[in-house]
Amino acid sequence: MTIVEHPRANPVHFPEDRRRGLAIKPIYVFLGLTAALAPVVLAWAQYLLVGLPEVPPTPRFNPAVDPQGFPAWIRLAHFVNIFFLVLLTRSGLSILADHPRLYWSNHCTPGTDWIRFTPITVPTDRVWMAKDDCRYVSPWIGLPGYRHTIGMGRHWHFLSAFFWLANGLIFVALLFATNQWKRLVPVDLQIYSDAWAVFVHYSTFHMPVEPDGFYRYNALQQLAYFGVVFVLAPISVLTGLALSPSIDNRYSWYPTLFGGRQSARSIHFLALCGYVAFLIPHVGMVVLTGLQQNMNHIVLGTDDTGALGLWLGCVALLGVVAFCFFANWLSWAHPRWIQLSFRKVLGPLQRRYLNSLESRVEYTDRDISPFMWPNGVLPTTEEWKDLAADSFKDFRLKVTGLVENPVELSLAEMRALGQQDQTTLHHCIQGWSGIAHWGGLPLAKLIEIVRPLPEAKVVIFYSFGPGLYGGDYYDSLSLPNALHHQSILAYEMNHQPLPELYGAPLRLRAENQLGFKMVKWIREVSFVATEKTVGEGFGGKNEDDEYYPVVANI
Ligand SMILES: Nc1nc2c(c(=O)[nH]1)N[C@H]1C(S)=C(S)[C@@H](COP(=O)(O)O)O[C@H]1N2
Ligand SMILES: [Mo]
Repeated sequence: MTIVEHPRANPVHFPEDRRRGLAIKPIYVFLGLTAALAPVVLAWAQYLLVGLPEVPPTPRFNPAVDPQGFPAWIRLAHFVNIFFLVLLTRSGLSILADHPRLYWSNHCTPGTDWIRFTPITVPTDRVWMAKDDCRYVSPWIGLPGYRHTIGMGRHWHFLSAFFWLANGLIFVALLFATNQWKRLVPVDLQIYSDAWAVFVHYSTFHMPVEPDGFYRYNALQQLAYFGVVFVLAPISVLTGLALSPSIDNRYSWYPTLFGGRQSARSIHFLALCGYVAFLIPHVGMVVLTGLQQNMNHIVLGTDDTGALGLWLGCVALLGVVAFCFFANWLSWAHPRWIQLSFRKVLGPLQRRYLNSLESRVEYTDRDISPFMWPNGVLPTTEEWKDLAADSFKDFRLKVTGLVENPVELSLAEMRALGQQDQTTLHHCIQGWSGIAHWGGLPLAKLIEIVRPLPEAKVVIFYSFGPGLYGGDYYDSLSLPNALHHQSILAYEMNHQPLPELYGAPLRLRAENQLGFKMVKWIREVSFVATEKTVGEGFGGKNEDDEYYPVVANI
């Protein structure tokens, strides 16, 4: 393993520049403040002009139909939910810090970010790779924290998301299998005016008479809980899925439901803000409306005022904190284990449902991004520089390995084999995206020419360029992915010869995968039986050094 030093000793993970920064476009500050304050102002206006509205008394409890108390499955689901939301939030922040900017447009042009979590404006006087832009997050906050730890952060995020979603689905199924759904689901419109009446009370510092939450919630509480379970959580899941290259490049309508891929990413973040905006008053009200009794409800399932629920609840929360320490330790002590757990648990699902989606979305020239973030480390070898000096006229792509007909091809020979054009949306693992036109040789055509042997299952792409931690950059595609219609070796970008910064002479485009699979500055293509015999054996340079997943559809 190449990078397992203590993160503090590693200048990538523990950079000198650990400044924090936050900048929001003024219009969004204004919109945010208006959305938060307008209801409060209205509430005060109503209170001062016409007085406090009446909060209708809670209907009588009917033991024949109304839910009573909190059965163990609700209490457990509530705790499991807290546990995974903490992991999701912390790993999400580590992911966000890897491209600490949010946009509404797919293009991600510097300066168009509506919010950024970095003090840096993108320099224009020198090459600024997307990886130069990653920010440091304290490991007290991020999972795993430090800088550019997105490989591990994502494993935590997706594993947590999976179990969190499973927990949520079981919870909702049981709500409807029992009468507990009546606590949450509003059934008549009256609830909105009742909820407003409660809101006017709270925001003018009046406490209405609270129903006993053991049997029933007040109207505002019910709407808030309903909103979190049935609106906010689905938004998180659905916008999360809209970040997937295989979904977006297969079904272009899907990300447009959210206004595009970057809007989906922004909304995914705003959903996190939504949980926080819920959590603060939620916990506040738990404390203010009878802390011990409320804790007994949700921890013990009893309706008394003893202290046991509070104590046990605190112990459970300490358990969550302890697990956070353990998770950070595990990330640095056994990163490979985390990488392979992800592969084992979610790999089969990913391969079955996402990897099989064949990209086919085509954008037009008018959609091409005015700016495309570059990424990677430019080759520094004399060999590549000499080839570049002569516009790659002497370049020969070597195609080797388990094939009947190994070949060496010049760019001119590749062009003669027939050019395929595609205009597609690129998704970097870090979160940015961009649309470009690509022209090149379909891998299917190359495969037809070299005739892989039956035992060839994986195609390796070797670069002239180095990896982030040294050593040659390379990555792999399974043969079925290489055979996809939109898998090409591109020598043109936006109808011009591929620029050096973007991978000249040749780069891979595999549109149902994340950007890191798309090797730039390609030197050699080799067919092998398994990626396990190449490099460290995990499928590519980033997979070896940064614990990225070998199949990268999300
Ligand atoms: N040789 C090499 N290829 C590489 C990389 C790299 O570091 N080295 N980075 C990858 C990543 S992470 C991305 S997102 C894309 C970026 O492509 P672009 O520079 O054309 O936007 O290139 C990929 N190909
Ligand atoms: Mo990337």
